[in-house]
Formats: sequence, structure tokens, C-alpha cells
Amino acid sequence: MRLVHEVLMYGHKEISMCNIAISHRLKSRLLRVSVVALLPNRLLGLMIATLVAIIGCSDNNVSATSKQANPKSPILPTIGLERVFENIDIESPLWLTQAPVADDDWYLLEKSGRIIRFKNENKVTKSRVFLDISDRVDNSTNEGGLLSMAFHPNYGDNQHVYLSYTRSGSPLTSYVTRFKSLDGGGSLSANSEHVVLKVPQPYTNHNGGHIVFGADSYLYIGLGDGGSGGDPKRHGQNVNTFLGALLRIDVDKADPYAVPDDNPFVGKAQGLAEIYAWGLRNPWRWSFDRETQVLWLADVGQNNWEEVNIIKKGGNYGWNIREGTHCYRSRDCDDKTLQNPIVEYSHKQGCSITGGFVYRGKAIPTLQGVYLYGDYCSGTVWGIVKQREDQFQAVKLIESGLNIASFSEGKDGELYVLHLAGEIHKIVKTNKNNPTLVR
Ligand SMILES: [Ca+2]
Repeated sequence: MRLVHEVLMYGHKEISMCNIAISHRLKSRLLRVSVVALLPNRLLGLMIATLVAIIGCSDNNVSATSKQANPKSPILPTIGLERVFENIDIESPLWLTQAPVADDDWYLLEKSGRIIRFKNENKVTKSRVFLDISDRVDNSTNEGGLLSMAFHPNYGDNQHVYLSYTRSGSPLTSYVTRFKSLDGGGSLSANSEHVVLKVPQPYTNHNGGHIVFGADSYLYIGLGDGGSGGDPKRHGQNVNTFLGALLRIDVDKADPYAVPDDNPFVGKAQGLAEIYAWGLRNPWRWSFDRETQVLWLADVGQNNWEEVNIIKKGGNYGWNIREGTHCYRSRDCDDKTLQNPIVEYSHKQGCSITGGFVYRGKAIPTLQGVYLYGDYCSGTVWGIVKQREDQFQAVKLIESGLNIASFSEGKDGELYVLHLAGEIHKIVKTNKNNPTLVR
């Protein structure tokens, strides 16, 4: 917490972490916090990335860059972070969501394998366990654990909830499974688990693991490249593995699932029918714009570049030929079939991207349509504004100092940030007197 306050203090002076002479004390704290905490997307690059974050900050340009950046930055509202639900005891939160039913209770996933539920009241003091599967979740690695949760669109009728987690074994395995509530939605039955998908992991990092139902009612599943560093097995460019890809399946048409007829590899000689897009390194959080259904995905970089992508069906997003828009595996990566990110930022501004949401809430009208995302290490939050077709501009919004494990979107469209140390912060409109303002 002292680290957070210290960085917030610097932030208040509108100085980014990368532009200050960080004290030795802060350096050691940064190193310690980064090493012990979950780094959702990188294990081997951790030390290097941390060092880059500490000593590699020579560039004064702290805003994210776009290949098509317009020199005129759009005017965005000043926003801040307001700590909420602080009386609820939470540990290593990775996801926060609400159910598609009448009540607006919150469901919070802890990395260890526990889901708690609490009322949507800021000063709420009580939570109850919705499910605890810590007996089967492997939480022992930085990037493993209970990673995501998706209520079935018809949860109110079928009481089905899908979870994504890593499970112990030889090797470590990514699971997507279905649970059912047997008590009218009060809790999930730990014994009701029904396996949908199992994917063995060759290494313990880059598990991805986010799952989301699209407006098409299909379940989308994001998986990393299998881990290590640099994608040694070249899973990113291999369409015959689930690793390094975004999958799309129909959990209603068959048990455990069917493949939608219009998935890109259906009927093709090569490629797995479940794959929707590929060439991904470690997609850590992605979401659909609830208004346009555009799929925004953050892919964690290897050594230098973090990226935001707009996912198109059948798109190859470049890893490990490219890291962001830059050649990674070879000096020549001029392949017109690869999809470039719409925005990237270098490790001078962070070390591990966490994707967020397009803001569609009511409280901050001038933030409408802006895609928010952040960096796990630096705590910076940016917003992307679409200026015209295929032209995007990223603007720095907040220097939070938080370890941003995830963003969250309420049913009302308001957005939240999860700090891995156990805090929930709401994105709010603010003014220059607000100590959380850092823009
Ligand atoms: Ca890419």
C-alpha cells in the first residue's frame, strides 16, 4: 500500500513514473511488489520488464502511441479512481461481474478459486461465498488460478455459470467448465462441475483464460501461446492448436459444445474449427463494446510492446512474427495478411497490458465510446478514441500506481479497476482538486 500511495503522490504532481528520478527505496519496493505479485501475463520477462520500468524510463512521451496517431489529442474528461466496497475483505481479485438477472449483486473472483457475492452498496460489510473450488484450482503460479467467469445469457432460467481456471496436473491444464446453482442462484454447487474444454499447458505462464459470451450467445475463450518466452513452440502461428488463439464455441447446441458453422476454419483442410482468431501471445482481458459488439482485445507483449487489437473473425494477429507492429522473430515481417494492433505502447510506459472496456455508462457522458485499458506494472490507464475509420488515438487518463489485474463493467455501464493487492476502484468523473487526478 505504501508503494501505491507514493506513486499516487507523484501522480498528483502530474509526473509520470517514467519521468521521475525514482528513489532507491521506491525502486526496491517496485521490484519486490512486482516479483511477489501476480503478473498475469509474463513470467520470464518479469525481471527484465521490471528493470525496464525502473531504469529504462528515458522517454518523455508518456502517452500511448498509435500508428495512425493524430497529433491533435482528443479532449477527454478528467477522471479519477474512487475506492469502493472497501469493507469487503478480498484477496487477489481477478474479475468482478454482475448476473443477468434482476438483482445487481456483485460477484468477485479471487485467484485462489473462491467467488464471493455482495450487495451493490458502497459501504457493504458482508459477503458470502458463491463458490469455492480452491481444492481443484492451481493457484501456485503467477499466471494461474481462477481466471474468469461468465454467466450464461439465460442464467435466470438455466442457472449455468462458466468458469475458467488452471488445474494441477502433469502438465498444468487450463479448464473451462460449467457449474450450476441448485439453490435458486444463492450459490453454485461445487459438485455440479461439467467440463467443456481442457487444454494442457506446456509451460506455466501465458494461460490467458478469459471467457465471455458474445451477443451471438457463443462462448469466446482466449488462450495464450503456452508460455515460456518468445513462443518457442510457435503456437501463435499454428492453427492446429488452441494455444495462442481466441476460440468461439456454442455451448447450447451440443454437449459439451458445438462449433458455429461460420467459424473461419469450418470445412477447411487446415486449422481447428473452434478457432475464431489467432496469432495471439497472451490475451489478458478483452471485451465486446455493448453498443457496437466490436471485440477489443489486449495482448501482452514479450520484451518491448504491449498492444490493443480489434478482433476480426479469421484474423491473424501476428505473434510471434511480430510484437505489436514490430518484427519479432525475423528482421523481415512484411506480411500483409497479419493484423496490426490499433494502438501499442512501449515498455517505457509499462510492462504488461490489461484490457478494459468501451465506456457506455451514464455518469461520464464525455467518456462515451472511449475504450479504457491499463498497465499492470505502471498502473497507467489510457483511453482510446476512434477518430475515424481505422484511425485511433490513445490518451493517458490516470497514473494510478495500482497493479491493474482487471477492469470490470457493471450492468449500468460504469467501469471499475481491480488492484491485485485487494482493492476495487470505480472510474469516476473528477476535477483537479481530486488527489487521484493525475492527468
Ligand atoms: Ca499482435
